[in-house]
Amino acid sequence: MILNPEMECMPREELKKLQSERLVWQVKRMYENVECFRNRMDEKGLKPEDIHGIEDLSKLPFSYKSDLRDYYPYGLFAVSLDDIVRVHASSGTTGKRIVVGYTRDDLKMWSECFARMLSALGVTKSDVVQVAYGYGLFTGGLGAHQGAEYMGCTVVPISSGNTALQIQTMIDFESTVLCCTPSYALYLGEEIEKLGVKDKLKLKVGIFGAEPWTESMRREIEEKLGIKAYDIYGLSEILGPGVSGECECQSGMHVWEDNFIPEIIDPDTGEVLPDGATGELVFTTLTKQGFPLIRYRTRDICSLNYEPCKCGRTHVRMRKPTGRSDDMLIIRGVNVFPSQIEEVLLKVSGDSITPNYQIVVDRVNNNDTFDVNVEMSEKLFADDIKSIEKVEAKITDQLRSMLGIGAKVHLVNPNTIQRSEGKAKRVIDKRKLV
Ligand code: DLL
Repeated sequence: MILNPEMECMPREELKKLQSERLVWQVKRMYENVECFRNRMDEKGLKPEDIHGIEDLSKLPFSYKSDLRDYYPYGLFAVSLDDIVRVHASSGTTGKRIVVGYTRDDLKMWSECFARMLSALGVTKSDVVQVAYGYGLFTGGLGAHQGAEYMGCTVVPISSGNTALQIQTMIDFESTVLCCTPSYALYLGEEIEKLGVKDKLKLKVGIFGAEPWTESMRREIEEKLGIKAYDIYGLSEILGPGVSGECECQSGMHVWEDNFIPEIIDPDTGEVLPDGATGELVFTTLTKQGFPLIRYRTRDICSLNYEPCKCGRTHVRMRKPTGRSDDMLIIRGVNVFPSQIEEVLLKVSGDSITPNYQIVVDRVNNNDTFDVNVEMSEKLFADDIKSIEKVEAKITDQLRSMLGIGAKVHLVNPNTIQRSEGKAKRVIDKRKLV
């Protein structure tokens, strides 16, 4: 079943025409309402009248995550706060979170994008959708929730965590669709295997995203849960889950191009790369009213596939992101910047620790491990073990409140973290995601 064949299967020429009209509209209203965008246009000597359609897209200025920090919290909104009905937030590169806002129409568009994917996977109003993404400021929980509700499904808003309850709920409520991060899906699969309750499950479809995952993970999840597992992509700045999603072909995520224009650029020069090339993904929001963005640098590295999809949808497919052009890590589905950790260490510092630290991330039993090794000062080293434990506990607490996830903090002896002759190697990511 396809929810909206006119839109999803629209011939590309028509789609481009629609995008052009929407781009012209968006640029004009953003120039009028968003100071940051107006300044960037003025710096380039551009006026909205210079933009006639998508052929002029590459003339437009980029926007960056740092803009969200500089205009925190509401400075990039294109409507008055009276018209914003929801905000979400995500990690910034520093202690300040980035904040995004949605009008009622934006929420409807978001719900539709998510529902399109459900529909593409054969999910109907008869399905029971267990939403095990986190609810709250993170877009995962509410994004999946409203999309499934819009579709008319029965939604189980269980949120993330509490694995025993997740499994019991899945069995008792006869959930047929599971939405969560792929690493959590794998963990659930293992627990289900241990409990020997796979036969009691009614699950058939999994919608997994918010972090990179591999084809081998897909196969393992499918086998352990007895389902078909699909990839979904999104980011808070653009929408949340549903910017793109796989169809039944499982061969790339359709970007809903009536709402978003994707581009692939060279992350160093900003130059637009030819179709099919790998580079940094950039998005322009065409229909979003509350928090629109033009040419937003996602920092995700991937490529676009313009070849026709067997499903008949004409919207371009993005391949799985393979990495980032910045230093953001995704640990247990949460975005973490090394600079956030540095900020905490600076605050704690005093004369107890040195500036030498290392973040070590690994995946053990399908769970991300997150260790922060910090060199203590000679002074603390000479002190008793209680003082050392106290500093460790303080850093642990502050990291948890900054990031929302727990890290194991180890104060290590002075001069034990390897020095580098060039850039310090702050992050060791041992997870294999090829
Ligand atoms: O992760 C939104 C989301 C929720 C997507 C639930 C899918 C499902 P943020 O917390 O702002 O938003 O993180 C966005 O996560 O720039 C990517 O680096 C990464 N990411 C999201 N989906 C995928 C995916 C949500 N399917 C950042 N594969 C993005 C790889 C992904 N990376």
